[in-house]
Amino acid sequence: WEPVDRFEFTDITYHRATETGAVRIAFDRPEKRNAFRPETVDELATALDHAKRLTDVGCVIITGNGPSPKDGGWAFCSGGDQSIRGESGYEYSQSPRDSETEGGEHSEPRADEAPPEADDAPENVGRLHILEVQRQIRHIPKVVVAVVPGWAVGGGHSLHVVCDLTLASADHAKFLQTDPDVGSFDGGFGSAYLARQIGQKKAREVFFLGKTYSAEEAADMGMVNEAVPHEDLEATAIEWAEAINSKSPTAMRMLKYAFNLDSDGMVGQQVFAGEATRLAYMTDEAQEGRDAFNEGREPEFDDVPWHY
Ligand code: 1HA
Repeated sequence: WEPVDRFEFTDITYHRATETGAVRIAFDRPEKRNAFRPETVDELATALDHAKRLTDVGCVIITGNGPSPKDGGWAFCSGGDQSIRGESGYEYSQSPRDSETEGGEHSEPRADEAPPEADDAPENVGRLHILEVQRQIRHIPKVVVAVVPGWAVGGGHSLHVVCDLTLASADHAKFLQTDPDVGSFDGGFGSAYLARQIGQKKAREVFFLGKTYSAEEAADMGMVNEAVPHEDLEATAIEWAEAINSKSPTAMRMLKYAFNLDSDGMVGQQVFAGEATRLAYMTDEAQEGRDAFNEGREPEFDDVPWHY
């Protein structure tokens, strides 16, 4: 893995394996079980947007770094950081107002973070923009693999649910929904799409009973593809990435969007149809239409067969 060093991330790490055609995006707050705060989510969104544009990359791995230096615990992600949850969502640790307040409670910028620029400083309103990241994962034209080395909890559980595939550590991965314990609820992909994966009764059990499931149990339920020994986790992820990247990029993209379509309504149709339009644009027929317009003449479609 080569670090992608164009970004100065504090809450995630971002690597690229050029020969494999994969990127690895990892939560990097292991002492907090990789809980996310708005800064983490912004960084995730930036890395995913960058990865989207890499035309030699077909596989995005999302994982969690570890173990925790505090107690050796492993985590994929434990969801929203409860310690910075405000009245309407998760709040930036450094607000524009804070940075202007001399001697205020939060007046010192964090050592690892430049204060936001005045012009584009985010308002410190509560955010729930992990849902935007879920949509990025859904729509990125690549296969997204959640590699779960430890806890996948709350919003971290929902994140693995929304990924195309989940690979889990047989030794340390644990799956748990705490949303209703902390007064939260992912009523979208985290629950309704989970029900499509494991069935209604099981999905309701995950949320209503809040049991902890091992990697093997999660695999039996159908929300994890495979549980492998912890030491084989990253090597298996690379094998999967290589298998994914050996396939036809167009076919893989069309398949991902076809799988998404029946859960994504009109947006799913739009995304799928967008890919169909891209393919159509590559035909002589579409190029004749473009050329005719640009040359100020009627288009000539007589030679184009009405395929059956
Ligand atoms: O539901 C949503 C959303 C829904 C719709 C739209 C947007 C959403 C956005 C987010 C979410 C959510 O994610 S709600 C669910 C939030 N997450 C949780 O409720 C999980 C809280 N954590 C735990 O239940 C446990 O910590 C754990 C099962 C993940 C691990 O337990 P373990 O192994 O016993 O470790 P523990 O000692 O509890 O944690 C280690 C350290 O990590 C602790 O800090 P320390 O005492 O060492 O200073 C702990 O406080 C910290 N930590 C763990 N998880 C979080 C956390 N700190 C802040 N936030 C956390 N989520």
